[in-house]
Amino acid sequence: MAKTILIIGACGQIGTELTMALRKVYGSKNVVAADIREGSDELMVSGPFEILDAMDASRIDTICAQYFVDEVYLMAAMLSATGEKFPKKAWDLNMNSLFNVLDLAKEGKVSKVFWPSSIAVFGPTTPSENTPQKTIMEPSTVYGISKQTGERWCEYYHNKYGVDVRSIRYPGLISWKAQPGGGTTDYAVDIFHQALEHNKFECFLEEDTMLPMMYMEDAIRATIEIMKAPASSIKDRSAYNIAGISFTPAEIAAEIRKHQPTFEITYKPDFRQQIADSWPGSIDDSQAHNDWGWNHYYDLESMVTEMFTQLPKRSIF
Ligand code: AKB
Repeated sequence: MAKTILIIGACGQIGTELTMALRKVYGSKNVVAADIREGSDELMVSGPFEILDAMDASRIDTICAQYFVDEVYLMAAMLSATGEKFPKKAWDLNMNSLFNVLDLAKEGKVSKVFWPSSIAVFGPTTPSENTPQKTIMEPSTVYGISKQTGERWCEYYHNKYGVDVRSIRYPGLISWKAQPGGGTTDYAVDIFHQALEHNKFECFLEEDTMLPMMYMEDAIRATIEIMKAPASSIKDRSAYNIAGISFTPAEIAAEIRKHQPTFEITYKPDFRQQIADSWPGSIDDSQAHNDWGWNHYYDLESMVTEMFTQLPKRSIF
């Protein structure tokens, strides 16, 4: 019998693409999308959808029972930049939603959980180049603190209650299907929209701020692969480093100019600069590679080419 999957936060940047990818793999009717708001037409018509607040434990329970859900992907979260504006809300959403899902698995109501962590678990005291899987983590944002705490709880629920929870530390994600919201790495998506619409972009980070990023297709594949891997190969039950492409705003602008030679970028750093400065520039993902065979595919050149191929087809300009 096919398994049934519930994606909470299905209408966000990752959720939108993850839902469609999982529907392709497991069959549309077996993948239930849920979010506090409705999503794209494609997502809404291609399979079951439920309105759901990730903080509402009893409604999650009801939906899981109604659809006989086996696996839950909890993608709802408040990201780094918005989290600094609403620290208490960010903590409540990011932690309570995680407990809701971990408790469901602890009670045996679902058999597997995916929960996203982030490079935001690292902080200013973390070695910033080729950041190891295990290292100093002293995050300085509310979002980062919630993700680091979440990692500890995932490991605890696995060790103490045998919960099969799996997680990866996403870098900044670049996609053309859905816009990100409230993150520090969002500039790397907005730059494409502004380039196509106005041929110029004002960046809220300095030109030489190097951050770990990844093309969404790689991130979705990583998510599906870690969830498919045999339980015995998931040796780290906190969260895995995964690496893609590291670049600065100046480097992505130079790559964009290969497609739009007159494109202009200016820099006006704001409060997000401090967040970016606290994060690593590049990530060592050798443990994910060794444990469950992870490899990224897209580099800066192929990612930018893909964005320039796909985004104009989707945009409303
Ligand atoms: C953010 O910028 O907050 C996110 C992240 C790195 O987790 N994209």
